[in-house]
Amino acid sequence: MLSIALAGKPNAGKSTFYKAATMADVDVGNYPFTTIDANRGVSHVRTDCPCLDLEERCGDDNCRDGKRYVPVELIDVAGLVPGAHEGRGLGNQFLDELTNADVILNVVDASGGTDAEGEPVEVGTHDPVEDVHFVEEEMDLWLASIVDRNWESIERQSRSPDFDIDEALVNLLAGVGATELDVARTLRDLDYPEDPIAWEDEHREALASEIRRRTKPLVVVANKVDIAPEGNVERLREAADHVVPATADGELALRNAAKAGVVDYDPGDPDFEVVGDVSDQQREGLDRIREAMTEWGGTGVQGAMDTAVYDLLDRITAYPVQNESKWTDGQENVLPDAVLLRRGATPTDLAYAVHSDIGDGYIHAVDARKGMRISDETELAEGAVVKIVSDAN
Ligand SMILES: Nc1nc2c(ncn2[C@@H]2O[C@H](COP(=O)(O)OP(=O)(O)OP(=O)(O)O)[C@@H](O)[C@H]2O)c(=O)[nH]1
Ligand SMILES: [Mg+2]
Repeated sequence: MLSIALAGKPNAGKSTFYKAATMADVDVGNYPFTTIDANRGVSHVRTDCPCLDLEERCGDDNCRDGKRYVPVELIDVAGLVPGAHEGRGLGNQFLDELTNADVILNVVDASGGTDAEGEPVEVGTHDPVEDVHFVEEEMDLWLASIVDRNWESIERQSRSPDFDIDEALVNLLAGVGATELDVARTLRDLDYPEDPIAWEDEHREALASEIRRRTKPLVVVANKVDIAPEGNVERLREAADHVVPATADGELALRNAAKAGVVDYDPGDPDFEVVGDVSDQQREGLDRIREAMTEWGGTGVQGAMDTAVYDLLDRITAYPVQNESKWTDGQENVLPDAVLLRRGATPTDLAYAVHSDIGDGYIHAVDARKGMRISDETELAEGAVVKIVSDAN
C-alpha cells in the first residue's frame, strides 16, 4: 500500500489531521510532543469511480455515489524541531518512521500561533514560512547520517575489482525507497570523486539531499486556515511548490458530525449540508467551518492526500475485474478493487500489482470499457477497468 507520512513541528495539527483522516482515536493537545509513538492507520485518496459510467452505482464499501476512496497508509509521527537530527526534541529515532513513506505531508501551522518549537504564542506572531524548509533540512541530514553510518562498508566494497558505485548505493538506499533510476540520476547530477575513500561530508550530504528529494517529495499542508491571518497562505505558496490550505480541526468536526447523522458530508466535498438537529453553538461552529471551506474549496484534508498521490507521485487508479462486461469479480461484486499504479503503467504492471502469480502467468488483457483486447504496451489511463487473463486465474 502507498504510504503517506505526516511530519512537521510539534502542535501543528498532525494528529488532528490523522484522526480526521482515519477516524482513529488518538491524542490531540495544544502543547508540543503530544504524540510520542507513531500512529499508523488506513486512510484513502479520492477519485471518480468508473461506476459513474454504469447505469447503477457499484455499491462497493469504498464508493459513495461514485466518489471512490482508495486505501493508502497514513503515518503520524512525533513533532520535529530544528536540530532533531542531532537529537533535539524527541531526537531522531522517529525520523526512521519515515523510511518507507512514499510522500510527506509537512503540516505547518499557518496561523502563526505556535513558535518554532510548537509552544503556543499569540496568533500571527510566528512566521509559518520559517517552518517550511527546516523539515526538508532535517530529513536531508537524517538521510546523510544513514549514508555516513554505512560509508565504511562502501569503502570496503570499493576495494573489490568489480565494485560498482551505482550498485552499492542502490543496496544502501533501497530501504528508503530509492530505485536504480533515482541513484543513476542523482550520480549523474552530482560532482563526486571516483574513489569512495576520497568522498567528503559535503559529497555525502549532497547525495543524501538529492535522494531525499527524489524519494520523499513534500506537500505543505497550511493548517489552521480557519484562524490564519490574511496573507499567510499566499506567502507559504511563494515559499513552497505544493501548498494545500487546510483545517484539520474542521474536517474532524465534519466527520464526527457526519457519523452522528447531523451533516451530509463525504471527505473531500467542497461543502456540506446540515440534515439533523443542531444546537445554536454547533451551528455557529459549522458556519465557521463552512466559511473556511468556501474560501479554500474544502477542508483540505482529503485534498492534501489527493495532491500527494495523484499530483506529486503521479499515480493513476486502475480497476482489475474478471468479467469484462459486468465489471465484476467471481462473486458478482462490481468494481471490487482499486489499485494505484505509476503513470505509464501497463496491463502487466497491473497484473503484478494484483498478485505476483497473476503477473507471472500473464497472457493478455482486455480493456473492459471498450470490450477490446489491449496490447501489453498500452499505457493505462486513470479509471482504467481491465480484465487480466492469466495462467494463474
Ligand atoms: N484552529 C485550529 N486548530 C487546530 C486545527 N488543527 C489542529 N488544531 C489544534 O492544534 C493543536 C495541536 O494539534 P495536534 O493534532 O495535537 O498537533 P500535532 O502536530 O500532532 O502535535 P504533536 O503531537 O505535539 O507534534 C490542538 O489544540 C488542535 O485542536 C485547525 O485546523 N484549526
Ligand atoms: Mg501529534
